[in-house]
Amino acid sequence: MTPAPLLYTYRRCPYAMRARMALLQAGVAFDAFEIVLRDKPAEMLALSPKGTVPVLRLPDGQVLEQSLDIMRWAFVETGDTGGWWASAQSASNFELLAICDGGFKHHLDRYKYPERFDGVDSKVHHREQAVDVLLKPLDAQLQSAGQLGGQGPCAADIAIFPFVRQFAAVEPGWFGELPLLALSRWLGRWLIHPLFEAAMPKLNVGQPLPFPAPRS
Ligand SMILES: N[C@@H](CCC(=O)N[C@@H](CS)C(=O)NCC(=O)O)C(=O)O
Repeated sequence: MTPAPLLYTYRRCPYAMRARMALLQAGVAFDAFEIVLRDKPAEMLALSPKGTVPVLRLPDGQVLEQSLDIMRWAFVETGDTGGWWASAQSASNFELLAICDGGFKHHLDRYKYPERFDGVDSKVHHREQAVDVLLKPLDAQLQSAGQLGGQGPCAADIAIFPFVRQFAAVEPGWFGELPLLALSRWLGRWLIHPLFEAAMPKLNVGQPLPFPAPRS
């Protein structure tokens, strides 16, 4: 029997979340190997020495070591039957994704962990920058349709949502007061979306399991 693709993952990593959600949405059966970042398994590092998750090992030995490559593979490999990949292919989505993985992630890290970067005094600066670079344009985009795919969700929604979730969770009370209503509705819908729930089971570290794992 052909082995299932093996995903090295970390539950709370937003890049790994987008990969798990894409694989699940595309209907790809895979095994998930939960890691701890401070003690990465040697077999993962042998496949992908850069040492970040997610990493997907395919049955033919090919290794995908970027979350967006894993998403693309998942949808394209399965014929993109739901159109989640095709409907993400717009200039505005490309731009939002580039900002998410670039400037927004930069400011998110410095907002969330100011002590690890330029100090607590810069926290508010990075919070404001994060709102300006991504959250305002994302809100504007979502005002015309509730999802980045237009009428329905697409790969860009699940690629960006885990990062906005992380941002909102730093100071939920403050975030809730932001006048970005379309964004807030979009986030609220994703937080209770069955696809997100299915992507978030707690797995034992180091035990590859068919995904989604049975609930404990
Ligand atoms: N460009 C990569 C970034 C992945 C990434 O940075 N993942 C983080 C966890 S959220 C990681 O593995 N960091 C390594 C570490 O902290 O040791 C992707 O899109 O997959």
